[in-house]
Amino acid sequence: MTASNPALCGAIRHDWTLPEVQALFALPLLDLLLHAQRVHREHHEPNTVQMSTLLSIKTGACPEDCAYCPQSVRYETGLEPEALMEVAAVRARAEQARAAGATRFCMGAAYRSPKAKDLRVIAAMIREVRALGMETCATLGMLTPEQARELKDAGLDYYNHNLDTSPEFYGEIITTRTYQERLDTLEAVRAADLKVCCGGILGMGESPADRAKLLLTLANLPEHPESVPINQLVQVEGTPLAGSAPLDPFEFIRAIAVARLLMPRSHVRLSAGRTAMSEEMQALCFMAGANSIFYGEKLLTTGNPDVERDRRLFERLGLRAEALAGAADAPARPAAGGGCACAHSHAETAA
Ligand code: SAM
Ligand code: DTB
Ligand code: SF4
Repeated sequence: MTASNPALCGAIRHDWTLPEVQALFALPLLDLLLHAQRVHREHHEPNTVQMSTLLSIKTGACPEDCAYCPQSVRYETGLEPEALMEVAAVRARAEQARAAGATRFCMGAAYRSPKAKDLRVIAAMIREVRALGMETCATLGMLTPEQARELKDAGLDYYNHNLDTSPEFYGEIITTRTYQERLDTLEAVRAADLKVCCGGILGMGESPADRAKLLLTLANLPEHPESVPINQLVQVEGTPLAGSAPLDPFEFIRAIAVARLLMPRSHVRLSAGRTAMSEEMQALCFMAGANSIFYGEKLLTTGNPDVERDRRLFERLGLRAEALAGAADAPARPAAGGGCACAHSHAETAA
């Protein structure tokens, strides 16, 4: 493949084919990294990483059977369930995250779908976090179009709802809801004019074709998710996926690079699993086009690198935190489509 290949030139497309995606995965690693970093720089400020902090606002006792998840009521993981938090306590945690340097606060709840009375409390949390000047994100399970609008009205910026894996492998991981139900929620979220955060988990025993199909499904959504979290499975004792064969780190890095090429404008988040990754591996993920992380010592129920460690890593790599769009110190975004030497039309890229 050369730079005249349309798959490598950073155009915004929604008609990717499986052979195209598989051909990207099959590139020599260093070629793939080079193309991904070039496309990354056409659309994003280099050396800049968006920082989100997670908080589990309602923990455990979830009726779903997601085979990776410590919060499912079906598995003995030793997790202590916790009811929905108080609004003031959530606000205090958001203040701490802001003081540490996060710009987005993501509230996660172990629900199949939220109840009306809980959604009213969560709407109050969103208002409080918004009032701190942070971006807000929530992940609460399946939503109806009305619920998505209620969250939008409260000031929610992003909704996280992952496809997790390929349509074909999904049934091996979750039996209590369908892939189509995930897609329906994503449609409701879009219809409410919320930004979409949607990605998946690698290392669950899926095949290389499943990884390609997950990214293909994300890239061929009517609009690319603004945020694409790529999680490496965090293996939790007691879940059915504990003891899965670990994924070759280079396959994970390849998936980040392919996500970058398929969805050039999206933020690709190097998400769960960083505590099990070397810092050299994380550096290669940033080279591959990852430009967002979860920041803070905890994800939802499991660990994440501590703030000091991430600060040192950023310093050693010359990375800096991305400022909020509109903030006084936010740099102008690079002009889309510039710098690509290929012959492919960039009409859509500039849209
Ligand atoms: N219950 C809601 C749902 O499933 O949409 C929201 C919370 S759920 C914990 C959010 C996402 O976290 C899941 O979709 C999954 O992608 C990710 N996740 C959960 N457990 C994980 C694990 N052990 N390793 C990696 N990612 C995980
Ligand atoms: C996402 O893609 N990853 C985050 C967030 N969205 C909600 C969750 C990761 C959870 C890892 C396991 C845990 O800490 O419970
Ligand atoms: Fe429940 Fe979400 Fe965990 Fe699935 S991933 S068991 S829906 S909290």
